[in-house]
Amino acid sequence: QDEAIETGTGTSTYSGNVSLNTTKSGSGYTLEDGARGGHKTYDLNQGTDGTGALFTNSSDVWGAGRQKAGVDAHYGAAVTWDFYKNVLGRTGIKGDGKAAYSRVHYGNGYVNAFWDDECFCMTYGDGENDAHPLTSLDVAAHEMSHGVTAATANLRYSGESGGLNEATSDIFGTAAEFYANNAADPGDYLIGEKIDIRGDGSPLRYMDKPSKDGRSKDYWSSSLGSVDVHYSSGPANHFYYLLSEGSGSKVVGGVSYNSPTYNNSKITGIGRDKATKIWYKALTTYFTSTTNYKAARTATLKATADLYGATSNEYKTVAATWTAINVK
Ligand code: ASN
Ligand code: ZN
Ligand code: CA
Repeated sequence: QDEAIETGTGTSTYSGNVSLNTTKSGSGYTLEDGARGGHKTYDLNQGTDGTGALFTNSSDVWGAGRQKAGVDAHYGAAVTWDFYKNVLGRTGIKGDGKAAYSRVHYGNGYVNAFWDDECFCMTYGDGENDAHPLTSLDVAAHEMSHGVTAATANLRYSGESGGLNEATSDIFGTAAEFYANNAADPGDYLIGEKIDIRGDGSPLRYMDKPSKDGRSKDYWSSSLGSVDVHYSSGPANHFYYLLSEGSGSKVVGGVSYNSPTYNNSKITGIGRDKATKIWYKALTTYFTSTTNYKAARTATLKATADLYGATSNEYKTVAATWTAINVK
């Protein structure tokens, strides 16, 4: 390891106390992670363009004031990097070892976070009244995964392919959250459960039964392509939950889920690790910019045959799970 890499500590907004890779600079330190492609985290200071200022600190103990959201973003990027590298064998968003960068404190009362392929960066608003930064780990991994999708299948961000694009970010956002194994923000099949985006403590999305958010679809239908991509992602998120954990009631990590099926079939899950690897292989090998739900079924079955064989239980379960969300 490079001697310039320092190990700091940070107090985050949502993930408790975390370890951070930093870089020594003059008499202080910066949020620059030399072990992960040189990922840097910047303070936009409520601005909306450029990079703002690289976070600097006189000591390697982070989290005071404006730094706090920066700690989340830096930590989230590091965990997501490690997830892709250690679980999926991908080093960096493009697989070339190069880092993206993160910007926090975007705008005023901005209730969103986004990936932008132009800057090759993640950006986070501070939420309603600048009180709830959108920097939780699952959101960070969701946004970073948009970069992976753009660098691979490049799923077009509208119609059914747009729903699959969004679901891909929720799937790897969730897989990264489980991978992090962080006591303050344990893995779950909820998206944005930490950021209180609705002001009532409820998560942004639910993977076991997406319609619990009042908008997302649980099943494929012929009109799915005209639904906003953050709701047409529902059936694919549901697919991932069912394939991982199975249908019906289940408690995972203390959270209760209840996942229905379109045809009232019973699915026995193959586990999250296999489901994650199947989705990743399909995304990077068989999905294209115009892949729709029907094509995703074919693509994941090919990926499953590659990984586990065409006569495997995994293959049969993938087929049954697509049928369970009405994709035949
Ligand atoms: N947070 C949103 C997303 O990642 C931003 C958007 O709608 N583009 O999908
Ligand atoms: Zn997204
Ligand atoms: Ca979550």
